[in-house]
Amino acid sequence: MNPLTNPTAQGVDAVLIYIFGVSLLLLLGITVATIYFVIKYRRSKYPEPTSEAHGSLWLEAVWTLLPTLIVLTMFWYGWTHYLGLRDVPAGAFEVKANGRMWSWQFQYENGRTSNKLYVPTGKPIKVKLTSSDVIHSFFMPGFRIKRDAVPGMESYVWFQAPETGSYDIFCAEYCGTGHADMITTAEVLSAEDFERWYEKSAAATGVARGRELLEEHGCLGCHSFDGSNSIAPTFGKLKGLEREISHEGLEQKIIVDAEYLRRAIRAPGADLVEDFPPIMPAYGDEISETDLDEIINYLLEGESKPLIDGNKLIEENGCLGCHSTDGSKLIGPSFKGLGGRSSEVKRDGQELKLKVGADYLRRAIRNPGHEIVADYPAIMPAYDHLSDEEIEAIVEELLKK
Ligand code: HEC
Ligand code: HEC
Ligand SMILES: [Cu+2]
Repeated sequence: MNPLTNPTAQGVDAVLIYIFGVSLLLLLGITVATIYFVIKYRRSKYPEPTSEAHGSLWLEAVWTLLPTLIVLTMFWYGWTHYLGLRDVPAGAFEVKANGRMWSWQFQYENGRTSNKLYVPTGKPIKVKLTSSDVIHSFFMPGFRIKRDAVPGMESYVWFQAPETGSYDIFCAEYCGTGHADMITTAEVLSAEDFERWYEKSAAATGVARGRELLEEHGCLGCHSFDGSNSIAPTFGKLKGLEREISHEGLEQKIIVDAEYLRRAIRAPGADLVEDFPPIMPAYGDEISETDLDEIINYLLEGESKPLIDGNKLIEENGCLGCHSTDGSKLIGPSFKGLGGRSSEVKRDGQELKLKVGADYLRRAIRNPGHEIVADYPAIMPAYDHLSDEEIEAIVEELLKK
């Protein structure tokens, strides 16, 4: 739940409640009066008019002036609060938000870019809005701010978050597919956390640089890694893939390699992947050569490496409480040299010598009771809550030790 203690939301809510409240009172008052008069002066009771009055200056003045005053208060109240949305407090922190098919990109004054909006608490934030293709609409419901991002024009919104947290950001331009998927968040961090994030070079975030670039440039708004080909061909399993493309109208088969990927990004019109529309934008100067190399490298090699850190899982799951990595015997056998050795184990009471490979390790982690290493107690817990990917990441690390 987004707290509503921020200045923009408080202003907009106050105006909304005032206008809604006045409207509700008028609706109730007029409806009740109408029903009352309809019943009281119904024709069966008063077949002839009882009043000879032709007008009342006093009454007309009241029902002209009163609504005028009410409407003027609505205007005054709405206008002052609207100015509150447009007047950015001094000393605001500025971030650029660029809308494009189909994601938001945020650019900071020090050159950092991100696909989530990172901001500090307690400071006014001015978000400058632009679009590189069609009209988008920057919408942060938790702060009651919404404004169009129009190509060739710069507009802005501002907000201030008193508390840390994650706040939704949408694109409210619902014409055509894709805008509704432009979902991201504003991550409001404490001043220190924000400073750390802001100063940290992109390389230190722990995410592969290639992956980060794909996110920053919005490639993942159209491309997926999970094999789904909704808008654009998936990035999963690109390496060595045989592709049918049309090159200047001629159909060709090519093998995906670095050179092909480079062309596909710099000049997407040159080779079109069969069965996809030619909607991919060409990426020129905004992606430097070194960044492009990172991207290509990641597309070819990145996803084949597990993104899950096996060593971290080994630590987090307490494996090192019972297993050493330096060859010494703890409660369980050491992980050192595990990859190359054979283990003497007992399976259903029978003694066997098994070569340690990926299969053996998977069994040893998922179902340790099945094969017990000779001379060790059968106390290793079964790690069946780990996902297949996590087990694979651990196995890969163990084989290297
Ligand atoms: C607006 C949607 C859109 C965006 C954004 C987009 N692409 Fe594409 N991309 C496509 C479509 C559609 C195709 C297939 C048609 C074609 O070949 O141009 C494609 C094709 C590709 C191909 C060829 C893939 C293959 O399987 O042969 C590569 C590589 C690629 N894009 C990389 C990128 C990178 C890198 C970015 C970001 C810098 C990006 N795309 C951004 C829509 C997009
Ligand atoms: C409570 C102590 C304990 C913990 C925690 C533990 N193990 Fe074990 N592990 C053992 C013992 C004892 C054995 C030998 C007996 C057996 O095979 O069950 C063993 C055996 C193994 C083997 C077979 C080794 C060989 O030489 O053949 C592997 C692989 C293994 N553990 C991996 C792990 C991993 C990975 C974790 C963490 C996810 C883990 N263990 C956590 C106690 C533990
Ligand atoms: Cu949009």
